[in-house]
Amino acid sequence: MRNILGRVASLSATVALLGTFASGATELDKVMKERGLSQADMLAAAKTYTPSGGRDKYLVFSSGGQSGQVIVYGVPSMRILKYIAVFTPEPWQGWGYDDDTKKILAQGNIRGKKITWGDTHHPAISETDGKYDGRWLVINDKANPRIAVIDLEDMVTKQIVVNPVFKSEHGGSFFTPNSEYILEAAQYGAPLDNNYHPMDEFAETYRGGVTVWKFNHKEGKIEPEKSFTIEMPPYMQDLSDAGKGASYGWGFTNSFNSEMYTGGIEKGLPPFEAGTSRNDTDFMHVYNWKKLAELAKDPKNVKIVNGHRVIPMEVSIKNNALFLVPEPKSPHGVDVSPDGKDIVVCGKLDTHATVYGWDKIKKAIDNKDFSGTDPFGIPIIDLKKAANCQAELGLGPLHNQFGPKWKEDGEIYSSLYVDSQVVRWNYHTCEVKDRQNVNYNIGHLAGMEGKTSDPQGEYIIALNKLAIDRFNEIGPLHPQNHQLIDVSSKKMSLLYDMPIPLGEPHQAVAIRADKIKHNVRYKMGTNPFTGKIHEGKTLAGQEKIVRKGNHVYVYGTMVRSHINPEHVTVNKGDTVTFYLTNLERAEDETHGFTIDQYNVHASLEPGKTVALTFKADLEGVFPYYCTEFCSALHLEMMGYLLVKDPSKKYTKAAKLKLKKMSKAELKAEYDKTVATNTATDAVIQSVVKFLKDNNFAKYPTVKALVTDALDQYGKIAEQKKLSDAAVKAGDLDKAILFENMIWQYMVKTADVGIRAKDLLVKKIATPMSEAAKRGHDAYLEGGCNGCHVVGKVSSGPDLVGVLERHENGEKWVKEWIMHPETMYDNDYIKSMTNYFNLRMPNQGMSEKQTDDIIEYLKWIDKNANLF
Ligand code: RUQ
Ligand code: CUA
Repeated sequence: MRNILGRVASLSATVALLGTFASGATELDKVMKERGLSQADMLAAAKTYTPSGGRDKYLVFSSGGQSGQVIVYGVPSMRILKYIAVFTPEPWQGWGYDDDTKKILAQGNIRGKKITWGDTHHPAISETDGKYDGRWLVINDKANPRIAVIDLEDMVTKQIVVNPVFKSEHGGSFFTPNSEYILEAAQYGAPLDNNYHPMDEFAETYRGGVTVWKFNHKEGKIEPEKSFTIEMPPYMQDLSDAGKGASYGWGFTNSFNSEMYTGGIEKGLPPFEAGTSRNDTDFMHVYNWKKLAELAKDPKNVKIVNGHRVIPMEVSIKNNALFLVPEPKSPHGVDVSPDGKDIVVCGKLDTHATVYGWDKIKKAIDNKDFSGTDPFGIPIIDLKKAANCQAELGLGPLHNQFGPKWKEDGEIYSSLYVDSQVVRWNYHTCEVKDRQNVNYNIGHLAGMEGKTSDPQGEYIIALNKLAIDRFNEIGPLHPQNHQLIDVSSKKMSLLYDMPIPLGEPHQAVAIRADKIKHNVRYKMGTNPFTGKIHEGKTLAGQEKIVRKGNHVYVYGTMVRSHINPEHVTVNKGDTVTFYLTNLERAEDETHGFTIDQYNVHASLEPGKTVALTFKADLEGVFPYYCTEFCSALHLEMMGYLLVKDPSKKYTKAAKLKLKKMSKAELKAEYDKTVATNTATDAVIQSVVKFLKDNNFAKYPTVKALVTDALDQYGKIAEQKKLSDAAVKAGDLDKAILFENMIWQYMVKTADVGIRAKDLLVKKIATPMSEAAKRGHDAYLEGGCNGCHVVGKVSSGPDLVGVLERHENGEKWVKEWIMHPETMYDNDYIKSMTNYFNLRMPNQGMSEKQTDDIIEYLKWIDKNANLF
């Protein structure tokens, strides 16, 4: 008998289980049908979907194109995380609106001219041993030849340098394998000096080249005094790459106008495009940067142009440090293999990619085996003698990325601009392996660390140009389209389309996310742009307003939810500097600061100090306020700048007679406020006790929150003194204000304190089993928390200990959840129903859900001390 019943029970459990699966599948089918999704779509979704709170494996830093910024997103989710302000003003980050960021932007001025846009192309991550070290990011500006350095710890731009001799550049930025230098090649040939030279002296006076920027890897600083430029013919240098491994010490730079054609369409001459593509081959420049860096130290070997050292071509030639290798035809990308033994070049107007063997090039150099020299006397190495093989890829090959099987299978990926494809091929044998169509006109492609000596594979991102026909129409200017491709198996497959609503992003680099060290908080009073303590650092209690002549300095602080000072009065015509320090330590307490109508704005992450200087040239009253919604009292985080004209006489306004509260009313309000504070304090004390009892100090993130909370709490004593003094002086009105301030501090304390408590509970509670987690979900979805609060009697009984309150607790509770109506007559239930004036409803829980809920209840009991 027992046996049969048992079997029936387990059978019904199985049926219930099948029911869940069947209904799950139906739901999925329904969605697929309604949205027209295929199995392949579902698979792609499963490979990219990242549940709320999930993290990506890779971080991508993409050029922001004409926005002059850098876009950060995650792979495989393709979620955009940040725009890093670089060459152009960016209001949210206060970039270009506070004194220090203005200074960094001003580093990018060219010959005194302010430049407010940038054409960012090629980001690069610093390397150690040819591998990404995750420390620094650099990016170039093609239009205004500049390079910026971004600190990856706080993802903030720290330096901009202007190229002193180029008028445009494209082949930057490329780190040498230990980040000793950054290579930056020119683009359009132009005079290196800043003088006028007529076009018909192109070959004589126009030049190209590669600037070799010295990089201080430790400090993340480009050192212009230690940098130099290798002069090259005006061949329109293009992309570059630094040799590594076998080819360490050498650099490679393409070019596309070995014809030195100068155009002149308005004079009836064929346009540039005809003249520059006349020859079947252009030149790859091969140069020994390591040797040239040594040579540049001797003033005999350099000429100074615009205060910068340039190594003339003859010096490079004489010292066997500069060579040319022909490459077909109007080439674009040049990419060095992970071991540095091969150099792959794509010819945009050729259907081929050419693989050069470094050993062959080196042999020709060592044997002085040249096919001749160019008009400037640079030795030319024969193409056939330098090339290993050519791969027939298709129309418009541009760029290459390597895959993890580069050694065994020569795994490489190339983009085809005209054919709109990504091609997988073998660069050892030049055999094509697979093709993947992409949306439209692909430019660069980004592999996961695909240009380092340690490529990861898994994904390739196709950086497609204007996304025709892919998204909802948004006017004639289309977004760009980054497509994520799965390359982990034999056949590539498309996973995800991400429209990029900013700039034309040329190149992107991807790095394993765990390689980046993330800075959550600045040391109090830091100027992030110098890394030093800011001259305007102000701590609580040090706030002041100082006048020096007609310059007014405000030393202010910001902390939830007030700005100190709140009134600043200056004279029209004064120069005003606001120094502001964000005194917060909690990660989520960024404040922003602006003064209405004065075009200043700053972002103040916790610990940061900023300076805002402006001329008070408008008379009047200007509210200033915090621009981040930082707490429930964020709107109240404000103050006034009053600008008065000292030459004017102001008449006083007649005072309005406002109705005052009676003494008794004031007393009642005072008592009520004090009582509220006493009650609130009791809550705080219980949280503090819990935190102390559970050794919060052992957990740094909890400790940071508690420190913040106690900071707030510590301010109460002084307010209390002021309140008591006001009572004594008979000014209850004022006392009430101080009591209210006490309450504000208490609320802030409690707010942070409770967050600390929740965090601590998560840290110290025993982990939930899968079943308990499911049970917790079922509990929430069933709305059980509408009547029950764990750890407290509310509209229903406390659930802590419920399994122990009854004999055969588990069975009893299970029955009660699944069939409450059968137990309504039970005496105990009757009395409970009376007490709460509510009856436990049947929430239609399945047996499986009920079992899971019981697992959850067991977890509660195990952690009873935490509630
Ligand atoms: S570049 S694709 Cu700078 Cu190739 Cu644009
Ligand atoms: Cu601080 Cu809003």
